[in-house]
Amino acid sequence: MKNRLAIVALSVSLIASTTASAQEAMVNGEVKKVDESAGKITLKHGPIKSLDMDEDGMTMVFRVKDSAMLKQVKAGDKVKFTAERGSEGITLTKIEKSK
Ligand SMILES: [Cu+2]
Repeated sequence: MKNRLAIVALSVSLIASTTASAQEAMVNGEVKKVDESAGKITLKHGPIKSLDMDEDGMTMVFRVKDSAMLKQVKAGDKVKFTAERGSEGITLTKIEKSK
C-alpha cells in the first residue's frame, strides 16, 4: 500500500516536470559578455520562436531578471536560457550552462 502511494506521487511529479519544460523551451546561446553591475548579458543565440527571432547566430544584449543569475556564467560559456518580453525590454528569466 505504501509503495503504491509512492508510485502515484512519482508519476504526478513526472507529469508536472514534463509540462513545465514544454511551456518554456530553452534556447541555445554563447556568452559574449557579462555586465553584472548593470544586470546585463550579451549572448549570441539561436532562434527564439516566442520572441519572433528566427535568425540563427544573432548577438544581442539581454537584461536579467536577477543579477545573481550572472554569477553562474562567464564569457565563452555555452548556455541554455529562456527569455521573455517585459516592460523594460527582453529579459532573461533563466540561464544555465549547457553540457
Ligand atoms: Cu536576438
